[in-house]
Amino acid sequence: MKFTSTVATKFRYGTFLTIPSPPLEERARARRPFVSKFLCHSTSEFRSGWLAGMALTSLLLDTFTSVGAHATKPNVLFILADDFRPDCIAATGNAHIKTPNLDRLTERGLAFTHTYTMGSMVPAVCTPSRTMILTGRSLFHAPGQDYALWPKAMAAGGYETFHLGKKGNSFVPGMEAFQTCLYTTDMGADEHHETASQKTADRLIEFLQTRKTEKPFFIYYAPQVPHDPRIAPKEFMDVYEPDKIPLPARFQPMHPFDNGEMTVRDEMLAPHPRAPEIIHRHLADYYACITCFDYHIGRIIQALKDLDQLDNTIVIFTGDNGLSLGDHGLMGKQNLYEMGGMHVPLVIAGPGIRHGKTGAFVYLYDLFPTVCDLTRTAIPLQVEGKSQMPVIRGNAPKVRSYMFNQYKDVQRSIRDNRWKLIRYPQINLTQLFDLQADPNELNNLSDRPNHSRKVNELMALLKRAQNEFDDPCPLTSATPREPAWSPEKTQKTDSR
Ligand SMILES: [Ca+2]
Repeated sequence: MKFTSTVATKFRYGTFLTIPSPPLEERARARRPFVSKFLCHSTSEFRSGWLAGMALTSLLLDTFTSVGAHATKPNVLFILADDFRPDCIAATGNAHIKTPNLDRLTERGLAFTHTYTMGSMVPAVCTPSRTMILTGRSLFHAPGQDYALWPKAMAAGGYETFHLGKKGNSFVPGMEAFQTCLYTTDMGADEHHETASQKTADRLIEFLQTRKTEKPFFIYYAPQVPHDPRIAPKEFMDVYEPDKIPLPARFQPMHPFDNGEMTVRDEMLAPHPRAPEIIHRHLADYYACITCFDYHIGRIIQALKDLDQLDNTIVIFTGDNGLSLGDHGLMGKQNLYEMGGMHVPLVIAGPGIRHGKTGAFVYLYDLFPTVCDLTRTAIPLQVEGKSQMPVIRGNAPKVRSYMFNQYKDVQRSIRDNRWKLIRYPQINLTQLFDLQADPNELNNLSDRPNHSRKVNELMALLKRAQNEFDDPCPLTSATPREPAWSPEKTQKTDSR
């Protein structure tokens, strides 16, 4: 049997309908003023000095000469999981999942607990996420007419660049800008999803063992795991007994209203209302795929150790987007809850990285300039992300004061360290959560009179964020849709 997504889903969970992801819609184009692609920011140390003129040129030359053909620049291994929830590394507080290798990485690195992909204007959240990562640009500017590419910037900084990952729902110009670009389809890892972690890790280890150059490497490793179909080899599937994995505190059989994306492909991976036994099964399968991926990440890290390269390698682990898996009655990534579509894990470990945990807000598109700073590589001017170097160095608690997220024209959210507002513009519905008292986002306070000032304050901040990021979405509808929703309503809609 060929394990396409649809077949595999039916195979494991019954005979309900799955719908393929729709094709990518064209995103809003950049409105950023033209910037010459030949102009670059200098690194943070030299950013002002570069513009100051020739006086520092000799200093720059001395600096780069001193690293001797970049010999002292660290390698970079960037691992991008596909659909990875932020609560699925054991070391960050999940007692039910087994991730020994990611735990070790977390224990020697810096964990960013508030990392997000900015948003998406299409159901395939992966696509804009990866476009933002590879261009360092925000959602409504990515990629834009004039953009820089992360692999090109790293190559200009003296790196050998290597990509290995899925091709679908990604940003092809960004991937093909790597000096070596391999796709999972090239190694049969798409047709046989259960072996994707092993086959891609094998190929990556082969690259590490056979490379000849003295240059440091920049590896972008992005296999399609733990994305559905969630199948791992039997020894990993056997690790988990579905009944022993508790339902999350956020579990609900049904989402309480129509969030604007109730019947997208991912939401149809389980029937409505959500049955606890099916959610248990989904969680067990998801955990098995993660444990398998973790095992092969461990092999890659061991290969680095064997090659005497680990101490000189910055390892970054993150994911392109989150996943609901039963939380709030949702299954997919097309929502803005904390355990939903946009929130992802992030761990950075390696030379110069302090150990610890930070709640500083990070967008995934901040990683491009952050890694440039960590590797003394010039940041192209088109990059909009903010380097997290001040947080990594411990010089500042944060470089962003709020987190703003979007999903199509149906959801917007804004949050600070305590409060979060989600606005559903097409039904004129607002949720307000006190994340300190209610981290699971179960108690909507927006209609409480004593919180009206907070709602107004966050709505004003949301509008300011929209202006800052060129988000044109209206926040109110003159002709709102009916917020009530039921599976029966969907069936009627589908049958038309
Ligand atoms: Ca994804």
